[in-house]
Amino acid sequence: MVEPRLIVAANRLPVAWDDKTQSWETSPGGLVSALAPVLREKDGIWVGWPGTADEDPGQFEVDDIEMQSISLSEEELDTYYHGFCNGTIWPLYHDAIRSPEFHRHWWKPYQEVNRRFADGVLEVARPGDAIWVHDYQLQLVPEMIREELPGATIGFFLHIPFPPPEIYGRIPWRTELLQGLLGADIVAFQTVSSARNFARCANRYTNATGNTDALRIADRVVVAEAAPISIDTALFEKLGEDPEVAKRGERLVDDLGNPKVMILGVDRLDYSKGIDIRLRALGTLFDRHPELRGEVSFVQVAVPSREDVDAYQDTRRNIEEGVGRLNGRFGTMEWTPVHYLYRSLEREDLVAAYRNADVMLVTPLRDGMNLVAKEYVAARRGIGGVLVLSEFAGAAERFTQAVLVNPYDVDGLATALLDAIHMHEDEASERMSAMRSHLRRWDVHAWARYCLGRLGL
Ligand code: GDG
Repeated sequence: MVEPRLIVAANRLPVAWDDKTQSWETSPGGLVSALAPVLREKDGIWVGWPGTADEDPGQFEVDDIEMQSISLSEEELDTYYHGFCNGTIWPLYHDAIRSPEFHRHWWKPYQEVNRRFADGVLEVARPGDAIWVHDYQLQLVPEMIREELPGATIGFFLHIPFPPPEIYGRIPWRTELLQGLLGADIVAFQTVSSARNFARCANRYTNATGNTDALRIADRVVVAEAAPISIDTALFEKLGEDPEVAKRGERLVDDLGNPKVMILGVDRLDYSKGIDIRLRALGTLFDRHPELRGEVSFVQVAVPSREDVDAYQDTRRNIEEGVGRLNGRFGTMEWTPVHYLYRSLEREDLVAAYRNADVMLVTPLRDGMNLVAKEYVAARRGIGGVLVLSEFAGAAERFTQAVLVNPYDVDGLATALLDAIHMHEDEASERMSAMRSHLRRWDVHAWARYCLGRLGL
């Protein structure tokens, strides 16, 4: 019997072309590092877009992993990716915190690109292979594959939240999208509540009936479940204790003027991350507690993201005005309240920042999981620290020991920050250890093993 292989389909290939070395380099990230060994062992194939418009390198191998490229034109990047994926689905699935735009001229390219991905999978799939489709860009792919390979084992994993029917129901293509997902055997989500939302939507807007354990549609049964993604815990623990990282950390703290308390925020610059409200809460804190001025510094790393989408340009303007307002109002010659970096850091510098942050502020208005919260906990092995975490991040479903906050509540956030700053070391350490032991049991490898097990691998 031929061994089943793993075929992964995701919007992006896990590699990027490096002009300097003139070769493909593997992109860093937990998902790739967790799947790489399985892909190698099982002769797996990754189907995805290589990252540049109109480029189609076909099939190629990087570090013993087979890649199958799917080409996207400049126009498709505009309509399918920036348009339907990030202008329609992203805001809708994040509780419509920005108005999703519904355009028929974005829907057609979304269908066409999904068809191309499905064809890419069908080109390489053999009977018995397990097919694992990722994320909101490819929701129609499971059904498209199912039509051609009725007996295939197909899993789908959504990295972002799935909204309740009251919000989901707005999208004109709700039935088509749900039917697309129902082509999978298992539709997995970051949280139990997303899985339930999906089952409710499927019952309401398709012919499927049943609950998350068994959604019956035609002659098939689909399972909707939570499989929360995690991080490479051991790697972040190790980096956290690396002497080179410690040196970088010392330099960072020196550069900040050795504040008594360092608060950190690390996010892609996205309106879903709640950065602007976080800044207002900091202002409230300095207003209410003048004694903290000069003592507390806030470092916000905002990684550039989706700069071509209007809403992201507005969000950036908002945040930068907020930073300017705070620094103008409270700053002195000796002290800058907010250090704002609009760029991405090297991983060692990121961990150095985690390691030196007394308080980590993770306050998304809605987030699938939020890996930054998990990385902070792992990197702070042995040194306590306080995680202030939004109730609306998937991570909050398990991290009940964090200081949980409503990210919309400016006063509540300011109070939570004060509590975090004054939390007794023993209590902080206890809370962090509880979260860390969860991360040790449930790291990205355990997550991948679980998901692949569900696909029969
Ligand atoms: C989506 C979902 C879900 C950040 N700044 C730097 C940097 N990062 C890395 C972090 C972390 C990753 O980027 C961000 O992951 P998040 O989970 O926080 O957020 P999204 O990008 O929105 O991810 C989210 C995730 O998918 C996985 O399923 O958790 O809910 O929205 O790993 O470390 N890395 C480096 N420099 C930086 O400055 N090197």
